[in-house]
Amino acid sequence: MLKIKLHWQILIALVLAVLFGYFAPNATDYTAWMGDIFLRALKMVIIPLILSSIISGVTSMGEGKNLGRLGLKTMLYYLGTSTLAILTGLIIVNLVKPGVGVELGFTQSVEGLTEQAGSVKDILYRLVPDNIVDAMAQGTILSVIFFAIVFGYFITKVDEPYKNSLKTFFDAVFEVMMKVTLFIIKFTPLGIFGIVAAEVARNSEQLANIAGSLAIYSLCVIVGLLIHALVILPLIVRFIGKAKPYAHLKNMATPLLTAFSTSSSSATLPLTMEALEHNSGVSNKITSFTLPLGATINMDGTALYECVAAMFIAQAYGVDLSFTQQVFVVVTALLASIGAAGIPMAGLVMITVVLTAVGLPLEGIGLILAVDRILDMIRTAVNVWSDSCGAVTVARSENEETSVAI
Ligand code: DAS
Repeated sequence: MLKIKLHWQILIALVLAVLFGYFAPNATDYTAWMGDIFLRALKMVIIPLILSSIISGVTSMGEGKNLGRLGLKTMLYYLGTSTLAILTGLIIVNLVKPGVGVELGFTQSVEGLTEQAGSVKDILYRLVPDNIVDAMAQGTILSVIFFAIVFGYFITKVDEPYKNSLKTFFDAVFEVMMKVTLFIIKFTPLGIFGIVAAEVARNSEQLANIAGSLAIYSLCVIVGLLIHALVILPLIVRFIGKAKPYAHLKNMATPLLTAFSTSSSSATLPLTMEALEHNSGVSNKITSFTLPLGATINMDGTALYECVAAMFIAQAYGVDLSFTQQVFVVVTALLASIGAAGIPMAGLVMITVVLTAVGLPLEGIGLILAVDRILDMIRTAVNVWSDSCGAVTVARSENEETSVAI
């Protein structure tokens, strides 16, 4: 049986959906249900995927010696670079405004946006749930992520045999949830067909306009990723890590090309570790601590993408986000990137988190699906590149010579 790679299936589904939506708009009511079911399935996995992904990631910090110092440096690097990536994306998307002028028809009210985002105080209130079960039921993602980080941290504080059995349990749940997510992603072509055909039918007169805006949106993401990968991260490696960033980049050629072609940080992890240890001379102690954690919770490329995509969708629906609301998008994009798994299209799955959190219509995903494949390849390579820069920076801060020291 002809095995067509998923991304070619997605491309074919896209083309057919645009043609179907454009030439038979009324018939799309019979296929829209595929998109609705696909989005419901994505939302179904979000909570258990985030919970297990973060708990598994945080508890893996509980192993090994020097957890305190190493863990603190590693987390500071991860949070710092992800935040810098998001801010880079935020500046670009506010300057270029790729979604302005698309004027998509409202498919559901976005009034919720105001109370959803609220003030910075509200954001803090939303972080700490008064009922975690209710937070999970309501899908208030920020609360779930905050609880997962706290719960994961205190797993490392309980005695054996609880610590190990709990860590094993959540690692296992994360493995299962990754497999469930990969299974759902197999239906992406059908989901895309249902969503995009309905979106095209609803906005067919806007088609040319949307295609143009999508191209500009993609450029915003790509330019942001390149600035982060080739300017910001090298500056951190050079001036904080006191190491040669471009020598290190050459050492990372194989894992970066693998990340680009597989769109999976997790699949690339063994190559990343090998390149760091044998090419850039980082010790196994540092690579085995920082890289598995980074592949799970440090995704600079995804964080930048989540921010730009959410802002683009808001602009396309004519929703003008205030500064506070944009802060809320930044916080949610950061937390979504922490919760994203290192598998293909994880960033697209997590965009439902950001859109739900800020009250934007999920159908907006139909807009950005068309270009997600190539953006996934690039943001995955940036994710892996940032993890590797973190390993070098932390190693140098531990006075490891490495082979890329200045
Ligand atoms: N593909 C994900 C990764 O492996 C990134 C993403 O989907 O955003 O890092």
